[in-house]
Amino acid sequence: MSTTIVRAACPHDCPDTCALLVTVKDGVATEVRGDPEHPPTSGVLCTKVARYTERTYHKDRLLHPLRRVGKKGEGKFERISWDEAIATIADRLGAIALRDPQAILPYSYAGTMGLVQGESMAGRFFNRLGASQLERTICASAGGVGYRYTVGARIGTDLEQVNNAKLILIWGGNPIASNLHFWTRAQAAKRNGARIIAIDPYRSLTAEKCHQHIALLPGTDAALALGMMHVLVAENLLDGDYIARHTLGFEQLKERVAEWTPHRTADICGISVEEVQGLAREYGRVALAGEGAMIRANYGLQRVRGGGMAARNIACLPALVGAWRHPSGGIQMSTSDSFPRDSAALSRPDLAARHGAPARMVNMSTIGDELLKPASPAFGPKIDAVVVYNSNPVAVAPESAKVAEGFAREDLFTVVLEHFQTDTADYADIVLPATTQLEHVDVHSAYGHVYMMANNAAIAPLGEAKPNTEIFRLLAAAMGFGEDCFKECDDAIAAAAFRRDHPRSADYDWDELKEKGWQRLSMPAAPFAEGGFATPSGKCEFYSEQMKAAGLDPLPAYTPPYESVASNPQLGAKYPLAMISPPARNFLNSSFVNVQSLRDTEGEPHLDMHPDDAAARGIADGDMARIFNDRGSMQARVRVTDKARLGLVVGLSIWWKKFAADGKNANEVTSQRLTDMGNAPTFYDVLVQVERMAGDAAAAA
Ligand SMILES: Nc1nc2c(c(=O)[nH]1)N[C@H]1C(S)=C(S)[C@@H](COP(=O)(O)OP(=O)(O)OC[C@H]3O[C@@H](n4cnc5c(=O)[nH]c(N)nc54)[C@H](O)[C@@H]3O)O[C@H]1N2
Ligand SMILES: Nc1nc2c(c(=O)[nH]1)N[C@H]1C(S)=C(S)[C@@H](COP(=O)(O)OP(=O)(O)OC[C@H]3O[C@@H](n4cnc5c(=O)[nH]c(N)nc54)[C@H](O)[C@@H]3O)O[C@H]1N2
Ligand code: SF4
Ligand SMILES: [Mo]
Repeated sequence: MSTTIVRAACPHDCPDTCALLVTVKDGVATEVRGDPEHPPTSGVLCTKVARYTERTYHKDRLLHPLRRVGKKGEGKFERISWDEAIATIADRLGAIALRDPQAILPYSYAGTMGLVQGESMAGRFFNRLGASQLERTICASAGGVGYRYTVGARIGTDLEQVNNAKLILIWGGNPIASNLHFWTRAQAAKRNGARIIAIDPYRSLTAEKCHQHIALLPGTDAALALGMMHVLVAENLLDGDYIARHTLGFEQLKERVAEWTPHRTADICGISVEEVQGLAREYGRVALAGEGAMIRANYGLQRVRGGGMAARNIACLPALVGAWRHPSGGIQMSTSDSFPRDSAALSRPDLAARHGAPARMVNMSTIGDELLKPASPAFGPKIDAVVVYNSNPVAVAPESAKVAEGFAREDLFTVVLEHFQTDTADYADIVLPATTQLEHVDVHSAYGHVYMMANNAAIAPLGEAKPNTEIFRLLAAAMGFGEDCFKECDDAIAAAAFRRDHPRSADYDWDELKEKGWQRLSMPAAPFAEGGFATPSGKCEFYSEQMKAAGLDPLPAYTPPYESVASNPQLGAKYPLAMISPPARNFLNSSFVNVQSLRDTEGEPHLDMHPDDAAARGIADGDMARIFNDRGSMQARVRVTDKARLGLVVGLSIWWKKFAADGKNANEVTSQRLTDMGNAPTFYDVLVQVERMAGDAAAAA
């Protein structure tokens, strides 16, 4: 019996990008462990990926190509050969491309974060084809744009320094569920005397374990940051030297925040004046004492109309108090821009040049509307074909009824590359079986640490599954694309993934990385201790010319949500409850929902509701309820709990629709309206009404 240990990397859309050690016995992966040597991983994995073999060897893995025989959405398929699948797809795409290649749309996100199985061969294929470009906005683009206006790039505090912080603001994140290794370090800091404060409308698993929880109304974070700045200025809790040397626009900022009194702020955020003042004072004092005051800003605060501005405002705070000086201070939202990825080498945008004008952009966050648009001079051709990989739009995209209606179009040709028969795969004409991380090669960057990561293939592909890259190589060959780049193997792609002419990744060597598993970028521990921001001025920009040029307020401002009782009283009268649907701990977006042991832990779709809101509707703990607004409805079992503040309901996500009693999930009620920056979705900017389901309906469910 032969046993080997293979070095791999977790592929999931999680900031931690753990280093994995896969035990392989006689060609079978028997265990996946965290690498104890990799500093961010420290030998620990989350429950989901500790069960990775359960997902990989799942009885429902797609193991050969399929052709739909039932109605779209019904999920009836028959087995076909790879030759037939590839020929069918090449024929259909070829015919559409002859009319207009922009009628073809790739649809992908971060099912794997791998640079090879992500947009390398796939990007080359769609660029060469001249297909529409997908605007990949579904997760991080609002905050990404907002943060960049202030700081210049998505670079921030090194999370390995968190242990030494004295104050940690966990702002719009639930790291116990979604950023475990940061939470472990925050716990170490707590043992060293740090205070931890959660800023979150919901008493999440994390908020519950913090010293303080500030339960503001969803979508009001930009106001809270303005109110904090008001207090810092009014009480002179400022690092005058840092402001003078490393910031731009302090005088204008001072004028702007003058109007943001603690009273006004508290009123908008639905919290107390003392909470606003206390937060600002504690933050200012810790930073000015020269101790680590760090902000971990996450995605919860971005998924609302003013999400970009919220991230931009919060990112101003560390410069005001000089928190960047301390390696454990500053702010971290994402480390993504730390990595000098060579995206031109990976996805070859130059191949699109033969088509003349750049292809149109189609926003993935409004895919429902996009699929239902007729041809028009403004839009261009109707979308005739969609190729989905690394994503599950029918479950994850907003305003799901429209998404499903779009994918149900009889005249739409849909191909889905997947591990499992997801809600989206049910609408495919052709389903292609893809390999998992244990079966293919990849290289990774991260968004919560600064290590380049290698993934070696641990086992042979199961059944007839193929890596995404191989599938696009076959399609390219079938469509007669003769460029050499379509013959490149995965190792060659990985070898060119990071730039060696950049100081941070100059020592990148793929063969070495494969052996070692991971390699830290050359990054200082405190990136902006001496300024050097990546903005046009090189300073932290309280005032931003770029924002002005983009038609935005150049100073920190507050944009109320589209849907809140305060901002839209008319809608609020009909739908008085704000609803958020953040990640469930045992799922990763919609991945893992079909892994029995993990689904059993989550139970069934729930709605957390405040006791007073429940009582007002005659709802008792454990009742089935219908959650609805003008866009749609879903059912869930109510948990009556004050974890949800008054006026807020919480449905942890993202359930596969087919596992819910009514075949629906939280995205039935979310909207396709976009954020102020980055064209991102507003998943947490939603008003609903909730009603108890009558005995019969509930029993049937
Ligand atoms: N287990 C698990 N881990 C995941 C994921 C998953 O699905 N499951 N998803 C991954 C992905 S794709 C991402 S993008 C990240 C997300 O990472 P995070 O942003 O940390 O996501 P959450 O853990 O849900 O934390 C969001 C928190 O924001 C709160 N929130 C909602 N609206 C607001 C608001 O308006 N203001 C404030 N201040 N808070 C608000 C929610 O109640 C929730 O507790 O996690 C990644 N990791
Ligand atoms: N209501 C609500 N909706 C949300 C969110 C929310 O908080 N609330 N969060 C949003 C966020 S932050 C995000 S990032 C999106 C996430 O949305 P998606 O990126 O679509 O993420 P998943 O739902 O995990 O779907 C990824 C799919 O890719 C497949 N996959 C994984 N690896 C591979 C591979 O190597 N090859 C192929 N072909 N397939 C692979 C998996 O099996 C899985 O079905 O959802 C968004 N939707
Ligand atoms: S999902 Fe996140 S915490 Fe879990 S193994 Fe992957 S990177 Fe680590
Ligand atoms: Mo995300």
